[in-house]
Amino acid sequence: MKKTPHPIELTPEQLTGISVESPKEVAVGLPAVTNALQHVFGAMDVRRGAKALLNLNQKDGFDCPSCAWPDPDERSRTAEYCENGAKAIAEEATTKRVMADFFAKHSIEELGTWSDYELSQQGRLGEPMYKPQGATHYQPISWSELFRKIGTSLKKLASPDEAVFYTSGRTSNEAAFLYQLFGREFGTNNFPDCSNMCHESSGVALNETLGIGKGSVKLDDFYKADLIIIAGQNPGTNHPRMLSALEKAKKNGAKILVINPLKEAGLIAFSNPQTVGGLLGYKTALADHYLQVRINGDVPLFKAFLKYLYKAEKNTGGVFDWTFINDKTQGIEALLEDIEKYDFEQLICDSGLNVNEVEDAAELIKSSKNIIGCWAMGLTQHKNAVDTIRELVNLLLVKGSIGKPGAGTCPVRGHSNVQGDRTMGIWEAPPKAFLDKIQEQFGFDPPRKHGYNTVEAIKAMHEGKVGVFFAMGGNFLSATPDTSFTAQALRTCGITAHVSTKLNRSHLVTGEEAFILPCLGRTDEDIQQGKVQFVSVENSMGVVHRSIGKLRPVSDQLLSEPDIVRRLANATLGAYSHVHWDFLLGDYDHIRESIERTIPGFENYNQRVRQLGGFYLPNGPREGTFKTSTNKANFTINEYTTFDLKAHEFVMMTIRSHDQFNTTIYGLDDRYRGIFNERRVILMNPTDIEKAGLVAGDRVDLFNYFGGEKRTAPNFVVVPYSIPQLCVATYFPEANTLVPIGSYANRSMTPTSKAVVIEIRHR
Ligand SMILES: Nc1nc2c(c(=O)[nH]1)N[C@H]1C(S)=C(S)[C@@H](COP(=O)(O)OP(=O)(O)OC[C@H]3O[C@@H](n4cnc5c(=O)[nH]c(N)nc54)[C@H](O)[C@@H]3O)O[C@H]1N2
Ligand SMILES: Nc1nc2c(c(=O)[nH]1)N[C@H]1C(S)=C(S)[C@@H](COP(=O)(O)OP(=O)(O)OC[C@H]3O[C@@H](n4cnc5c(=O)[nH]c(N)nc54)[C@H](O)[C@@H]3O)O[C@H]1N2
Ligand SMILES: [Mo]
Repeated sequence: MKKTPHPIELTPEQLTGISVESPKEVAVGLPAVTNALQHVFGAMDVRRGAKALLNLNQKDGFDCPSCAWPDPDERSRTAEYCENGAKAIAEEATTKRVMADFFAKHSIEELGTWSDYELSQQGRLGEPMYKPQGATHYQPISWSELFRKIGTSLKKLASPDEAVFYTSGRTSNEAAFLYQLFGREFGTNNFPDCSNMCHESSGVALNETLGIGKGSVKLDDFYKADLIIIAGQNPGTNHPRMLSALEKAKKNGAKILVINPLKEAGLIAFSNPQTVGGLLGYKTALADHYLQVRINGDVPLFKAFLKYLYKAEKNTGGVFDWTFINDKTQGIEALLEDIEKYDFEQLICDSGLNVNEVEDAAELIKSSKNIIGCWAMGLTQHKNAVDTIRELVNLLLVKGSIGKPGAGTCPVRGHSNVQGDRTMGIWEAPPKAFLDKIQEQFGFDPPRKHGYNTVEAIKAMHEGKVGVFFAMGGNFLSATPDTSFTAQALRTCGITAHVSTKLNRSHLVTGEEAFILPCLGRTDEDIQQGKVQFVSVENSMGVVHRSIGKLRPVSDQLLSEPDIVRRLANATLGAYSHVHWDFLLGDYDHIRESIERTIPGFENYNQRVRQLGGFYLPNGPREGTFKTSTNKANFTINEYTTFDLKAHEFVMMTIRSHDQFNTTIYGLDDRYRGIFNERRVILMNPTDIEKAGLVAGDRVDLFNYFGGEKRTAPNFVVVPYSIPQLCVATYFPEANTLVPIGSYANRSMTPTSKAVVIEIRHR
């Protein structure tokens, strides 16, 4: 057996052998196509691979389990997917399996020495597994015994609030609805989810300003926009199908303004693999203006834009949309007063940019009527994230760019059904109206007290307040901040149980007893009572549509997620339950009927979800109505923090490489950034490298001292990169050990994964 040179919870620190090229200036094209096919056909035979790809994102096929970017209404008959969608499919549809003999051969401790890449390469989890108290290995267990044990433990808890039910964003609407129903009947609102670490800041900001925690644009708006602002998002890697929409937008005359500390290839230019020209290397330039803002320099930048626009409005008029402002908003006076307080040059200085480039971009905003604002994790994972997003909303509001064609908000979601899960009630702070409906429909009194979000759940576990941690998907240990702290937290639980498709590090850091519940994925055929079932999901633009698994499951021991909830409910609530679990499971149409009766916007769910392409959920701002406290769109006054860095300190953002889906590592390359065969890298400004007495290729250790605690991430390779001075970048999840549990966004409690103050020391 290999020795454990490091705590199990941390990714091994050995280096894999870096090679570096200059970063690319165009995304996709032929290399992406060949790369995608290699992944798919490397993981399964040709027939299964072809079937998988032919059904991906087709109206009668399955929804891509990768990102939440919407499918165009006019879909190409084949190939409505991207390189990274194909990798996600290869990851899930692989025919390799992890069965009991694997766990008999490898102890939990030994598996802890494997990298995340090695863990996920083992294949699909194929049978339920159990780790008894004190055991060194997982052993097989029957499903009935597994549910009996978990149900018994849940029943024994002193209070239902000693259970935590986590959700990751791949869970279907049907499974999510049942899961929250079970948890609430059991008696808790402890539903932390991946959203807490992701777009929670967007939800909070948009609810406060526009009255709905979702974006307002439809895909079609991209083709009517004058200007598309893309801030803190790397679509070339994380939402590659968005590039086709941007290409079409450009052809229709839109301009693109990018705000990002890194020059991301996918934002510079795109070569469309679905066209012959694209395959031959013809490309469309995307960004018209590229502002390499300092990390968290966005609020001062947006304020500088507002100041510039206000000045122009005072001088010449015609810049603000006064009809919209007067009819639909409130708070403009306070906003303008606030803007007057700031000094233009100081704002630009705080954004890390120069006057000319900011003025050029501001001029573009000034002359545009229809503006779309897109953003992702670069805005949401900061201390002042909610304020950043509200400031972007201010900018859209003064231009009247909400609720008309070609304009609006576009928080680009991550997981393929993270938005749907929230609609279904996966929320630690459910609205009263939702709980009232549950009560009315099911006849039990759901708990009213808010539950734990992700950060609160970790803290509660750490304090020994949680007996059972149950995860519907995801990789809680590696996705959350402060990995060592979270590991200690998980170890205090009596039971940790994970419903999973693939092996990950969360299976290795366990409570006293642990369970692995292998489930069907999106691509797998789901048959209940002899009938093929489908599920439904909601994409980033509020379209609900169906997804039908087509592939034969790799093992006959896999259960669907809804079935897992049914069995858990039966084992825990038994005959006392008010819900007819077995009936609901007999046909997923029954689950959808329950959803229809409980959640607004799902009228004729079963009929409309069967329409090819699905249906749109209602969206106030899209139609120009705002269900806020004032019944108007609210202008807001926002603040920002700058970093008070001491000598040797840097601000670190943790980002995704091109070869990963969150904590699932597909490979060791970050092709567009020109970094190959290594994930333990730190991207640094060349001047900073020199000042720190380092050279490219040096090995360094990284430290964070937030709250007087020392956090360490050892052995990273220095890579010179075009990034603003004093800003550095590392990959998630290797650097999560440095993200302090106590550092999170005001109001949304999203960990500040894009702004961690670190020290860098030569090894
Ligand atoms: N292939 C693939 N697809 C994915 C995922 C994946 O891991 N792999 N993950 C999915 C999920 S869950 C999500 S949430 C999304 C994530 O999608 P993204 O948000 O695009 O992912 P990140 O890599 O976190 O990139 C954040 C971007 O923000 C920039 N940035 C960092 N800090 C700042 C800042 O202070 N200001 C500004 N303006 N920019 C900043 C970074 O340079 C980077 O380009 O993608 C989803 N899709
Ligand atoms: N430092 C840092 N930390 C971050 C981020 C960051 O940018 N920086 N990003 C944050 C964000 S945006 C997010 S969304 C979270 C992600 O947090 P999570 O959603 O918890 O993490 P994932 O890595 O997406 O989860 C991967 C696991 O999900 C399981 N899985 C995959 N498909 C299915 C399925 O269909 N059903 C079930 N039951 N299981 C499945 C597999 O076992 C796989 O190992 O991480 C957050 N953490
Ligand atoms: Mo996410």
